[in-house]
Amino acid sequence: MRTKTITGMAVAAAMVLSVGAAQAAWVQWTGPGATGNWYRLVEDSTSGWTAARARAQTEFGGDLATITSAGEQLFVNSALFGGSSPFNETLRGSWWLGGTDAESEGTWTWVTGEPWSFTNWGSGQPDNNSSFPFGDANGEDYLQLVWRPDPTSPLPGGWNDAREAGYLASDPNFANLPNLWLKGFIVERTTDPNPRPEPIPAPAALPLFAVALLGLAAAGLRRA
Ligand SMILES: [Ca+2]
Ligand SMILES: [Ca+2]
Ligand SMILES: [Ca+2]
Repeated sequence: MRTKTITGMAVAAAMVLSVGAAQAAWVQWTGPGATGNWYRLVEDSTSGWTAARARAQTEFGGDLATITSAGEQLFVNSALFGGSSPFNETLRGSWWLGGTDAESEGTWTWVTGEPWSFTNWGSGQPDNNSSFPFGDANGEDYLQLVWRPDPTSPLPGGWNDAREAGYLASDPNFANLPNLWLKGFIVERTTDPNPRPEPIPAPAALPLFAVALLGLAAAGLRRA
């Protein structure tokens, strides 16, 4: 009986932690004109566009995000990046989106097949840069959102076409260009992510909350 109570409380604590972690990361877009889809940032400063897309699909059950309206851009800006004021410096840099013109230069498409109509290009973009060190010899074919305090685009979070690998902060060529440093990718999925929560942290990493809850259970047992 006592053992059952403690086990039950431990399971409950683990469930709260697991669901809480997922809810903290994923945000659903609801309201007039909304997709109803779920979105999140994933910090990953090394994955190129292709690897980031694979992670979005296999680890996060969605795809790289598509931004097909001003409303969706504004939602991403506020819900994922916290808006422009105050600017969140820890999120400064470039984030992969699900757009590419790799199949046909200059013809941009979304990975979902949605129509390409709304755009939020930064000044001078897309430029299909093919010169060292920014560009690729074959030009730039992969879409990223650049989160910076001084956007040059119609709305904050302006877009840039980039080379497949992105601009790594560790590359000395980009040492003074933090606006371009690869920060990660943005995932969008159509279904509620909560039924498949993220892995429960290892016991050593359990937040104090869970430790305290287990301690209370133990204390209760001692009193009983
Ligand atoms: Ca979308
Ligand atoms: Ca291109
Ligand atoms: Ca570019």
